[in-house]
Amino acid sequence: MKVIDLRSDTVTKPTDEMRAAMAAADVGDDVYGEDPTINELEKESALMTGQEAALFVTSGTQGNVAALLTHCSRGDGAILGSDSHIYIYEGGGLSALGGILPLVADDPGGIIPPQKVLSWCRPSNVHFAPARLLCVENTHNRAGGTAVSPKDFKATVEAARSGGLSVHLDGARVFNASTAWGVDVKEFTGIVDSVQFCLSKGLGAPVGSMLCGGAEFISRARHWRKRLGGGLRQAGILAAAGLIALRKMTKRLAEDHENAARLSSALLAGGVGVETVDKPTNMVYVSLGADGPDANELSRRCAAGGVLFGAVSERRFRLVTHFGVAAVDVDRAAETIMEELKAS
Ligand code: TLP
Repeated sequence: MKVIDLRSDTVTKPTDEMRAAMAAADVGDDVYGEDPTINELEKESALMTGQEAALFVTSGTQGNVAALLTHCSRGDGAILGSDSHIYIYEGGGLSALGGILPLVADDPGGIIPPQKVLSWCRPSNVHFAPARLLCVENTHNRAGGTAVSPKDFKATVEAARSGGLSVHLDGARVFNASTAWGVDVKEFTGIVDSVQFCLSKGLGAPVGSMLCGGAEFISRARHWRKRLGGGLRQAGILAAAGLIALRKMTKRLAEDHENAARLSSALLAGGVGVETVDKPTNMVYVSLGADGPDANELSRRCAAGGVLFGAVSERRFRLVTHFGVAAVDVDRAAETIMEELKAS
C-alpha cells in the first residue's frame, strides 16, 4: 500500500532529473565564490525575483534569520505577524542571535493590515525599541496556506515604506502565491527589500533556499551566512537540483492546488470542518470542533491506514499536497480521514 504523505511539501524527494543533474554538476568552492552552479542559481534567482543579487542558504529558517540580522541591529524592532512562521516556528532566532525585539501584530487572512503596521511606527523616543523592519509571509502557512492578493500585499508594503521601514518577505512558498493569483512572482518579490524562498518544499529540491535583495544587502547577508555556519563548499551539487526546481517545478504548482481543492471538496461533502480561506493553495486545514476527536489521535489512526498528516493543535490538523501526491491519493486520503472520523 502506498503511503500518502500529507504532512508537508518538505517531504518531497528530488526527481530523477535532479539526481542526474546533481551527479553531473560543475562545482567549486563557494566560500571563494568559485562554484559555477551556485553562481548560476544565484543569478537566475535574482532575475526571477526582480532583485539585484541572491544568496544560496541552507534552509528557509537560515534565510529568514540572515535577512533579519542584516536589516536590524541589537535593540531594533521587527514587526511580525502573530501567526507568522518567523514568530512561531523559527526558535526565536531573531532574538537569540540578533537581540531583535518582535513587535507583534495580528495578521488575519495572512497579512497585517496597513493601519496596524503604522501603529508600530512610533515617534523616536528613548522608551521605544525603534521599528526598522516589517516581515510579511506569502503564502501564509498558519492562515491556511492562503495566497495574499497583490493588492493587499502592496497596501501593507506601502504602509511600511511610508513609516520608514524596510520589508522582508518570507516567501517560502511565494511561487504558490503567484500561481494562485496568476501573476508574475515579481508582483510580490519585486516590491520588497528582501525575500527568502524555499527550493526544498513544493519545488522538490533536497536542500536549500534563496535569499534575494539589493547587491549591498546581499553582500552583508553573505557575511551573516558565514557567521551562521552556512558557508558551504562544493554546494553546486545542491544548486544543480535548485536550478531544476526554479526552471521547471515552479511551473507545475497549479496541479498541487487542484489536488488540495479536490481534497477539500471531498472532506466538505462528508461534513468535515475544512477551514475556508480566500485564496487556497496547496494546504487544507481542518478544525475538529470542541467535541471532535483529538487531532493527534486521529493522525495516529490514519497513519495506520497509510495516510500521514500532522496535528497543529489538539483540535486542528493540516494536509499539504505536493508532487508526490496524485488525485487518486487525495481521494483515498479523504476516505480514510472520513472513516476514522466516523469511527471516533
Ligand atoms: N515550514 C514547515 C514547518 O516548519 C512548519 C512546514 O512544514 O510547513 N517559512 C515558512 C512560511 C515555512 O512554512 C517554513 C517551513 C519556513 C519558513 C522554514 O523553512 P525551513 O524548514 O527550510 O527552515
